[in-house]
Amino acid sequence: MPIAYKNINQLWAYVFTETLKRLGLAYAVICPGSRSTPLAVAFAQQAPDIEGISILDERSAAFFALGLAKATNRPVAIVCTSGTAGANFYPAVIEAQESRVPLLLLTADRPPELRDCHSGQTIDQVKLFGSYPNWQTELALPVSDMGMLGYLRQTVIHSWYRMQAPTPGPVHLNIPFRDPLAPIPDGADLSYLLTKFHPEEFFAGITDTTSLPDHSQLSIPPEWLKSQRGIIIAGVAQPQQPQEYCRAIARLSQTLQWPVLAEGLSPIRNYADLNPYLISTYDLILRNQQLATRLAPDMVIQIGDMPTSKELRTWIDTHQPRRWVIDPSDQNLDPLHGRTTHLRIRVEELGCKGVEEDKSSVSEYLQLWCNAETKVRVNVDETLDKMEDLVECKAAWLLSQILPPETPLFIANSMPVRDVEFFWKPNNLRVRSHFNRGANGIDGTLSTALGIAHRHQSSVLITGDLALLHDTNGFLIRNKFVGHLTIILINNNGGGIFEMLPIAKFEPPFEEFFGTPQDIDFAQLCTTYNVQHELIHSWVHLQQRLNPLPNTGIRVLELRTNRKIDAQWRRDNLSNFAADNII
Ligand code: TPP
Repeated sequence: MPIAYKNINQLWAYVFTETLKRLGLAYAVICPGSRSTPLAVAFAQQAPDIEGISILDERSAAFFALGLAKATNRPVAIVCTSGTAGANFYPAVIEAQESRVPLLLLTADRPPELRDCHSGQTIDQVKLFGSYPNWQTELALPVSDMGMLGYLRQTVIHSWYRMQAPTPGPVHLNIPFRDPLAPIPDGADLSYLLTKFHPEEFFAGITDTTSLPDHSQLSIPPEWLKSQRGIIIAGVAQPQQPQEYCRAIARLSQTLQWPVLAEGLSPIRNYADLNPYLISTYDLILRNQQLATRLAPDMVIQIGDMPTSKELRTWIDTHQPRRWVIDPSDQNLDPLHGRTTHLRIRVEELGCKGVEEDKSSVSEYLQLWCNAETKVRVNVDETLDKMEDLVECKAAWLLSQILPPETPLFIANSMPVRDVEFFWKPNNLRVRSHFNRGANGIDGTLSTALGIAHRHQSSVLITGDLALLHDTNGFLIRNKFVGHLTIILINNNGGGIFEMLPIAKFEPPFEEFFGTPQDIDFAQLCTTYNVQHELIHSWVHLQQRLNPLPNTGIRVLELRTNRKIDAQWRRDNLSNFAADNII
């Protein structure tokens, strides 16, 4: 039905949102405020093609949008009013840039004549996010002119492209509006413009033309084939097609006969059947100095970001192998500053054609890796299997075996992400892991997980207590949230990660400034937000609650642990899984 436009703001905002709709935008997260009224109204009119989701706290809202964009692999828009509102997007903008997630940040603003004159709720919003956006600009004020509507359409199309290419990331548009903001007449006559504005003609042919460059099967550099001590490191990665990605790495590994050291946050660990030379315990193996020396590589292919493991990084740094990074982004992915060549392609584009797989014999080097993996894996599994106490690291190990297939899992920063790297057991469950490893913040954890779970299959978040408390405003979305999220809360009353640092021996000030116990009663907190809560007493109890998962609602399963005991357990055990006599 044609809309009876009452003012130019309304038509302008319609052109804006309609262009986005035609490009394929499915979600707009909208924070309440007055200056953004034309955008909020226009997005509301685009339902059901674009779902408008109202969220109060801009910081949570931006992380929720980040989670949605991660889960759907598509851009998500987020709108706020003028003033400090947009500044609350900042941490999510940083994470979106660092972890390459397309987010469209739309900050409404007052017009130029109302800036720098104390007109209220007006700050300098131009380039608010510094150099983090892939692209940013301030739009012109709405003007009743066909040429300017064309400019608006073009700018939106360009924004869409820049969110996705050459590397996905955020785009910021600062959008000024003059009054009136509501769809009411402003005295100006739009009738002449409307005789020339024919939507079907105006929007004809708008489609998403973003596509990755075609490298049509680059072939393997001959140097790789000559190496006798090569390894592949499958780092932190969230590929759009995990199966295709895992197959490509398996193909490369089999062609070269090199082991694949797969980070816990790589899908490889959840597609174990595809990869015969999968090494999941490298961090534990490399704690054995003798083994670490025998396993020194001469060539390393790193796919995606470098894993978290400090042991792995130190080992590579010590041996200085020739290195290659395979990743399509334009970023520098070598924090170790090695002798590194960056192939800016997707690993799926790397052709192994014409190179014969040498199936006749497995090299001694590869055999050494595989034997170490088998033995350390048995040690880890036997130890954790018989552990009845609620020691934290068992949670990640257990989840890798009991989650329903293909469950989306958000892994919080701090110890959860490390426990996944140490203990996530290779499996064939196709679990879809998500994480905010761009900037490694503990902020926005709950909201990102809710964004991932929204209108998606039942999802799980594993988090520490401080990360959850940092973002309890995320619970405010509970009435709009569609789907299910189970939150596995490892409550060790403070930051367990700091117990692993030398500063833990300094008391004071350790507890007050590092451990930072918050002494929160999570059952009560959940009651406030009308969220289900259950205290978990045993590993069997946890297992019973996780398979099957409910279909709706938000639920907290709390495991009370003791961070001092946990740290002691790690000190006593991590180095012993690869004891001297294992090989
Ligand atoms: N602030 C932000 C936004 N991000 C951070 N990474 C930090 C501070 C520093 N930091 C890293 S881990 C951590 C803090 C404060 C403690 C996290 O504690 P918790 O979530 O309870 O997990 P645990 O360490 O117990 O596993």
